[in-house]
Amino acid sequence: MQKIGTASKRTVNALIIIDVQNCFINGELALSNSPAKQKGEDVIPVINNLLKTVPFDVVVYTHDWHPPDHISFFKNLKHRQGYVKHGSKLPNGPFDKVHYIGPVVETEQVLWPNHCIQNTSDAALHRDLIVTKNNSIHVYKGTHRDIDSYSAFRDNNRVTETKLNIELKQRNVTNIYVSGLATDYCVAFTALDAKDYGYRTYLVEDACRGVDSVSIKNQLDSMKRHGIDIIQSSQVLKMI
Ligand code: VGL
Ligand code: ZN
Repeated sequence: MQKIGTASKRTVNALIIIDVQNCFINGELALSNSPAKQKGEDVIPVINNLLKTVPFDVVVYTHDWHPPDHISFFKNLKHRQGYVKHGSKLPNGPFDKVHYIGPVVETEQVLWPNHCIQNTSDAALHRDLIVTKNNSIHVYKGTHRDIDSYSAFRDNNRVTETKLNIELKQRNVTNIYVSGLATDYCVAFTALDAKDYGYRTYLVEDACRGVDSVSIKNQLDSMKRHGIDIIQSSQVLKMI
């Protein structure tokens, strides 16, 4: 007899590979020049090994994909003096924050060196990263000049969503493994959103590198508090 209403929920596993782009490896925003001095390229063999050994149902590649006049670039501050909140502290250089009241969002924006400008070689995925064809989804984020987006699901102020949640739902994804760059920004924001959207979420720690040791630690703590499991790549194969 057919059972009604007890459809078993098969585990469907997705690997999300965040922003393994040249800009974070050898561009102006290379992680090796940021405070934690980690090397972005170190994630590549770890991620490639996961892709070769673990039968993920879905693989997501994200691309930080900014127009040249993007809100997150320190160099564009001079064109946005009018957005700076009256009386707030003015940033001195890249990595400082500014309080912008823009046409779309009011936001505390970290100002970064130029990075990941659409259709430049700086924004390309690193050539050594394996890019699978059949089961992959590509997500482009930070594409609007006045909105920044660390998470692959939605922008920093939650006014726009990418296609990612819809695409994962269409494929019945239940479990998400997050890897890539940078641990304390796009990786953490994506993992926290994955959990928030209801996925069982794992952060593959040795498949990630970050910007700043203090914020890496804070974000790892925050992810743990939110019920995300911090695991190592060696554990993933045993889980799937
Ligand atoms: C990222 C800073 C600015 C990231 C993107 O991929 O973590 N960080 N844009
Ligand atoms: Zn960016």
